[in-house]
Formats: sequence, C-alpha cells, structure tokens
Amino acid sequence: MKIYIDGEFYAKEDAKISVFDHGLLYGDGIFEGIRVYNGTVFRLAEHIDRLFSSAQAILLDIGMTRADVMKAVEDTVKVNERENAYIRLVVTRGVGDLGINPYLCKKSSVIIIVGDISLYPEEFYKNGIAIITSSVRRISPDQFDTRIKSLNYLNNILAKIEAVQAGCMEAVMLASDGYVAECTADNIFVVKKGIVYTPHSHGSSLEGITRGAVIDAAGNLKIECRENRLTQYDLYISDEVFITGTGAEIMPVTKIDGRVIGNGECGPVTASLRKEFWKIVGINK
Ligand code: PXG
Repeated sequence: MKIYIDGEFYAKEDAKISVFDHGLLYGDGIFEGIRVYNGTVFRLAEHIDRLFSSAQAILLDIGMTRADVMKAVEDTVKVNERENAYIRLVVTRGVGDLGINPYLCKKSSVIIIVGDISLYPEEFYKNGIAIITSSVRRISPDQFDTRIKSLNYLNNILAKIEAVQAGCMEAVMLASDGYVAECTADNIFVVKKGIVYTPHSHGSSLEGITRGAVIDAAGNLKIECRENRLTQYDLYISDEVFITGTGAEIMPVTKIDGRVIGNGECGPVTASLRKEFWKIVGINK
C-alpha cells in the first residue's frame, strides 16, 4: 500500500503525520470517502466539489487546485494498482501549536489512502438490516452545518455507539427540530405508495454523493422522488426504507425501533433503484 502525503508516496509503516497536526488535536480538517469501481473513481468531480465547499466553509486553504487534487487521487489509485477500492481523502489544518488558533498552522496536509472498506455481508442486501432511532440529535446548522464533512464525527459516533449497544449497525439521527435528518454515516430514504422521499439537508445532514446517484436513478426510472420533511412516524408506516452511503451503497432497512417495514425484505422499488444505481456505476449486477 502506498499512501500519498503532501505530494509524496509512503509505505504504510512510514505514512505518519505530526502529533501537532490540528487534524489530530482538534479534528480541524475535512475528508471524503470515495469508491473506485472497475478502475473508475466514482463521481470524483462531485467529491472534489464537496471537499472544496467544506474547505471554503471552514476557511481552509487546501493549497492545491481542484485539478491537482483530482490528479493526486487518480495517481494514488494508479500506483496502488487497484481496480476496486475505497479512497479516504483527508485534508488537515496542518501543524500548529497546542492552542486552537488555526492561523498558526502554516500549511494544510493532504492525505490519500487507497484501501478497502468492509461491506455488509451480501445477505443483508436481500433481507435488509434493523436500525434504531438514536437519542443523540444531529447538530443543528446554527451550531455547525453538517454539510461540511469535517474530521470531527463525535456527534455521529455517539449515535453509532447507541446503535451497536442495541445490536444494530446503523441509527437514525433526528435533527434538533425532531424531524429525521440522516443516519450516522448514511442518508435515508423511504418509499410510500410508489413515491420515494428523503429529508432535505436543511444543513442537518450530509448531501451524500450516493444519495445524489439514487435521486438520478429514480429520475431515470421515472419514479417520483421528493425531498420532504419526515418524522419517525413516516419511517414506521412506509412501504420500504433504505439507506445510502459510499460504504453501504444502497442497503434496505427492514426494521426500525422494532417495527417491521413492509414485508421484512428488500422492497421492489429499492430493488429497482439498486439495479439502476449499478447501471450508473457501470457494473453489471
Ligand atoms: N451522512 C453522513 C453523516 C456520512 O458520513 C453519508 C451520509 C453518505 O454520503 P456519501 O457521500 O458517502 O454517499 C456519509 C458518508 C463508511 C463511512 O464507512 C461513510 C462516511 C464517513 C465515514 C465512513 O461508509 N460518510
């Protein structure tokens, strides 16, 4: 494995950054999780756009152009000789002193790791997963806009801890106004009477790249897809629920807080969106 740090490639054992990096000390930085399918980086331009929007929002100078970052990602995939992989692109504020002042960090660091992601076992894509609603609310946009994909995931991690303690792999997080926001590392969709709904971000959820691909897939299939406010009730009484993310792709959800959703299997709309998603990705499934 060759890891990119600031223009150089390092072996895994030698890929190290300073303990004074504010990415470590304060979670001061941003990241992207990206997939490589059949040698092609999936929606790279969209990931780079989101990265630069996150950087703009937190006044972080990446020190590279979009084209430079895209090339660095492509080069790192190439030197690792990977056809299918998971890319973690990280930009930290860089080395500073022990105070939080980001202006004392002279130069941001760009890190690119091309590795693997442990996917859910295949049977879950057929039978779906059970999730819970977390008691941890998603941070509200007046505190921190969660469209920024920052290195501080403690809000999500606290919800993930609750999910794991309940024997689940994901948890729904409500926004501070009580409406459904998203899951800890996935967006959420419901299907009711043939119409697909997903919460509008409203600054309380990440605008997922996979979410965007699913909205495109629905468009291709002429399935109506609306961005709507959803409550826990809407989840419970829906015909189908699924979650989307770079890691999970499109995962059916068949139980929420003990309520069985639909017939307890991957529903027909979810199945056709999955099929169309793979067409968009360019994989025959
Ligand atoms: N919401 C949150 C909070 C996320 O972190 C998504 C939605 C889905 O977005 P994309 O762009 O991936 O469709 C994410 C995804 C993982 C993993 O292991 C995923 C994310 C972060 C860290 C790990 O799948 N982000």
